[in-house]
Amino acid sequence: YQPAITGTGLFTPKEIITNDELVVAFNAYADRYNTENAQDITNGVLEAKAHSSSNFIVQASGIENRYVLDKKGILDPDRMYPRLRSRTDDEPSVMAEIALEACTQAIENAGKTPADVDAVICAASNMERAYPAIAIEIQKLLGIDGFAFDMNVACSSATFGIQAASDMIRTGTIRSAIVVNPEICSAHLEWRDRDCHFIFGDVCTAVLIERDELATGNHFVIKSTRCVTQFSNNIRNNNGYLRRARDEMEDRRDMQFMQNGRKVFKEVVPMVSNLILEHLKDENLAAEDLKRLWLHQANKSMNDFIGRKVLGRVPEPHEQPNILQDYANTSSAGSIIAFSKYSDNLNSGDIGIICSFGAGYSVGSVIVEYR
Ligand code: CO8
Repeated sequence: YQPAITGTGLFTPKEIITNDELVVAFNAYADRYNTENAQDITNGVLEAKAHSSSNFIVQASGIENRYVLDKKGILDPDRMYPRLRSRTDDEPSVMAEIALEACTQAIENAGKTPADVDAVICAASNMERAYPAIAIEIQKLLGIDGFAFDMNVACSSATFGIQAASDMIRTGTIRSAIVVNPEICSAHLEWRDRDCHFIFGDVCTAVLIERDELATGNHFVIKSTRCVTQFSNNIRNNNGYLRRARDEMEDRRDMQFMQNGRKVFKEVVPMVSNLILEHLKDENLAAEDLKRLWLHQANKSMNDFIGRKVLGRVPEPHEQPNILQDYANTSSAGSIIAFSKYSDNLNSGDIGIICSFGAGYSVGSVIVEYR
């Protein structure tokens, strides 16, 4: 069977934080920190915290805004992380709740009902809990028969999830699957670190993948998928279940997102452009055949670089849509937001590529054909 993306869904939180709002909160926090630690800073025991700036953020990343689940907690200089209400075990988890909205949209968008779906893959860079799987909770909330499981490949979770679902459809194991990416990055980001406080936002995306013969409207046939990983410590967090057992670890900074952004930039760009070019070649396609690139949304210059390397020229904005300015980096959801918002004005037979990249390192590439 030939797999196809027949529907997409996007949950966007109601609250938005602009760069200016973010910088005001960060600078207030930094000033307080410097005042409270003035003695140690003067004595050279601690380093003073420098101010952040909106100009730097836009220049370095292309990010202008980010959507979040709780703005107030993040912008409170005495707190600097979101406040999310605790829930009883009988209530939906936060991830399942936002996933429900994105999945419902994707199923409706494809003109289908939950009875048409055989599997749920919750593919995201962080899980709210280890078990029971968030995917199984989403399956229950949607009323889907069949099976569900979680998977985590950081920023590449969505494309790796699409590959897993496509392979199961190709072999006839299932008729269809929802791949859903609830990313609550705000709860995992260190908002007190000016090097990364601007990078992430919250969102949830979903795609319905079915046998193409089941599609009832326009859809994207998944021609081929390709995944590659290469171990790197340059993007890392240590929030594993062993963390509490390590008595010598006092500083909890390592439990949040940490990266060496410069190295990531330098090492990941060639990995991505090479994978895309090789993937196209293996499918007997040329760069000129690509009508659209829906790239991972981490950094605008990174995407500009990759687009230029792949196409051999500067891509037109409509050929390589960025949503980074509005959503920031939303980990695995970024390329799928771009795909779900900018899939119009294509003709039957047009080829496009969805490509994610990030921690691991991991890169996932999905070649699609519009029908
Ligand atoms: N305001 C003002 N100045 C600043 C700020 C700031 N906010 N931050 C840093 N500076 C200063 C630095 O201190 C430095 O000063 P100096 O030159 O004096 O040392 C100067 O500005 C330049 O800093 P950088 O070298 O860090 O700046 P870059 O130009 O490299 O830009 C970026 C930083 C934007 C981070 C850039 O390197 C980048 O985007 N790299 C790619 C990163 C990337 O793609 N990462 C992928 C991560 S996503 C992922 O894999 C998913 C993980 C799982 C999700 C986690 C959810 C939370």
